[in-house]
Amino acid sequence: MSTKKPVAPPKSALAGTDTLDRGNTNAKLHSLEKFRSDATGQALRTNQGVKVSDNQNSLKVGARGPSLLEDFIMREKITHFDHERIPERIVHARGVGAHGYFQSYENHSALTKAGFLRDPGHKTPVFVRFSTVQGPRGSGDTVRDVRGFAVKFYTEEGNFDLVGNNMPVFFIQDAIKFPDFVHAVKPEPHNEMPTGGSAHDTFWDFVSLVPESAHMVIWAMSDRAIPKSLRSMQGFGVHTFRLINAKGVSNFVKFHWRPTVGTCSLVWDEAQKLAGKDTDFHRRDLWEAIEGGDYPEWELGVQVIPEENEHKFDFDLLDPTKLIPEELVPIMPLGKMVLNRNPDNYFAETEQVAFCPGHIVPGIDFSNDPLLQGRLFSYTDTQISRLGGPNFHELPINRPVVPFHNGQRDAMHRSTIDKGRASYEPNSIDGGWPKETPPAAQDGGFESYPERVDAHKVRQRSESFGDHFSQARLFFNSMSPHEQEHIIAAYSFELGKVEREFIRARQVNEILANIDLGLAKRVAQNLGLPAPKKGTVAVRKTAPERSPALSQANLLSGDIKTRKVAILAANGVDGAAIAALQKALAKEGAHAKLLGPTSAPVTTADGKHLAVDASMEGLPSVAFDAVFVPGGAKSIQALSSDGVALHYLLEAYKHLKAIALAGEAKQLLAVLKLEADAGLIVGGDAKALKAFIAAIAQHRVWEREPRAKAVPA
Ligand code: HDE
Repeated sequence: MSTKKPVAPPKSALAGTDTLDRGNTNAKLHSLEKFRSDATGQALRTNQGVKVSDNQNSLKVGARGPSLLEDFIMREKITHFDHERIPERIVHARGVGAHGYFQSYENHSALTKAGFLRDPGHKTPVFVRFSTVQGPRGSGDTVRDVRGFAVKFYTEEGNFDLVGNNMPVFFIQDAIKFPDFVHAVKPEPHNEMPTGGSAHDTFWDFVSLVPESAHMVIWAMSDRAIPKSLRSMQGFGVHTFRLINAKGVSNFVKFHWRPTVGTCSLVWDEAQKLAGKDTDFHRRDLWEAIEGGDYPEWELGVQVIPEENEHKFDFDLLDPTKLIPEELVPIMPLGKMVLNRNPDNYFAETEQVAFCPGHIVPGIDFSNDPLLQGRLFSYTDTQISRLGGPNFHELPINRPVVPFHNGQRDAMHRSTIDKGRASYEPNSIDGGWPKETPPAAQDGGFESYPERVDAHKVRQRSESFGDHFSQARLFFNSMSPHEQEHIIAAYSFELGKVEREFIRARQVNEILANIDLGLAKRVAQNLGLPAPKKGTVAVRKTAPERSPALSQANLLSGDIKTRKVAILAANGVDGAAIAALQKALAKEGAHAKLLGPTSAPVTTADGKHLAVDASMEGLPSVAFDAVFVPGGAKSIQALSSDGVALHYLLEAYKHLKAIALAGEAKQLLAVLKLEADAGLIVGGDAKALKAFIAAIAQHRVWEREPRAKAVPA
């Protein structure tokens, strides 16, 4: 006998439930929508379609058992559960995805025959997955690491995957070194530590022995490796690709994504604390932004290099450890991408999405970059074990929006029921279908660019790949003073975790000294090593010697759209000051959350009850861009003796955030022993709020950084 009967949901619970189209145009466009399954109003059934009457008790002989093997309902349920996990990605295991669309600004047919770049009226659905590289699926979001930035364009000519990173170069030049690099950076094999980071012996052993990694490693030691949010990251295709127009003219291109909210980072102490206080910090931010209608946007652009200019640079276009300074080749904007819908199901969409740099469409082609060439093979290969066979393209998230027919058949998990008898070509019994499509200006079959190649078959690295330090130096020289300090601190921190002194010394003397002697000396000093006197190789000058486009100091949006402000309040708070701030922020497109000593509502000085969004412990300062403390004598008295509130402010100060102290909150300056500065504003009137907003737009109060080091938060 069942102890509990299934209860039909009340009618009211069904009202307004999710439908496929949540007002997003792209939802309708995508063929995967027909695979979404909604259980609302449905009976619980087994996988064979049998209605289940009792989902609480297994089948037993008598109420106290024994249990019966014939209980097919329990066996089916537990068997399925036993196999719920699939292998996580070997790299980029932790990720988060979102749906959206891409729209071309204009007809770029002079550049490419790819349809999605020719029709400005068409919205091409996209699915994007952002990721960290080193850590497993459950690791922290804010660790120091490269971020993956993979975009699947579901175009009318098939899927195009732009599988990039948030940094424009890579650690190695040849795919054959990838397993070595990944084994070195991953947790060490004997104790599986550390999780999510590169601060350990095997990583630094490898990179100090492989000078081609120098450029990418300095990017990884820069603020780029601790992004503020996924929404504020730039993205890069890294390799040189080709775009080909209808006349067969090919240009080399480098792909770039630029976020409209600007590019900025966490500070290191904040990143470390967030890894514990909110492991999901980045995925939560992305999710909440999309749910709240702050749709993240990027502009896709390309640097275009005519074929005849291939050899006009002081580096090789095929070398993935080099970037093309934007000052040499500006970025040509192509269109914009908007992410406007969260997935319905993490596993079905974000976990099962299978990207591959080899997924291209007519009008796009590869270059001979030897790293890219290896990737073309690796991604499809890895899906075969990760997704259980060669039919992963049939999973809804991976299906193109165009129908596809070919002679491929069978294999594990085949879901298409192919009709007809001929799964071979040519055939005469199924009318010869499906048939080839010759290449054409539009809607033609894919045609590889007919590049002429005439050379010996060799295992060699081109001499043009031989310069490993000049662009690392260009990067360091292009940083603002505070960014340079962060790089010195990051090398010192990471190498400080390396147990073997000879590895630390090799990195300092044979890598850093060739990038910049000043950098090498500072790191040597922090590690207690003798300072190198000169580098080990001659490093040539780059032209330009500085690239301002590389510094995040030049990449802010100038506004405070979508920024988050914490309001600290206790009973007796000045309600009018809160309302004034909320109004000012709303006008700027920023958001505020009210935090109290606990999650209980606070009472304003004039007796109103205000619901709080969380307690100060529940939403710590690291989750916000700025902090506002309204006046109210009693509230300030309470906050002045509340260790959590005081720590909140000291921590925000230490992390160089804008802080405004309105009315009686001014008294907190003395309690905290802090002095007002460009970002620590005293006052709550219109002028003070304007200054507060201007300080938030600067993202951090960099000039405070030397003073903030003394703050014990
Ligand atoms: Fe990847 N990479 N990679 N990679 N990579 C994978 O593919 C690989 C490289 C990148 O969100 C794997 O499906 C090789 C560069 C991203 O699902 C694997 C080489 C760049 C993602 C693989 C590289 C990337 C991956 C693991 C050197 C930036 C996550 C699971 C030859 C341009 C995609 C998978 C997602 C994932 C191989 C180098 C970006 C093992 C062999 C360079 C964003 O196939």
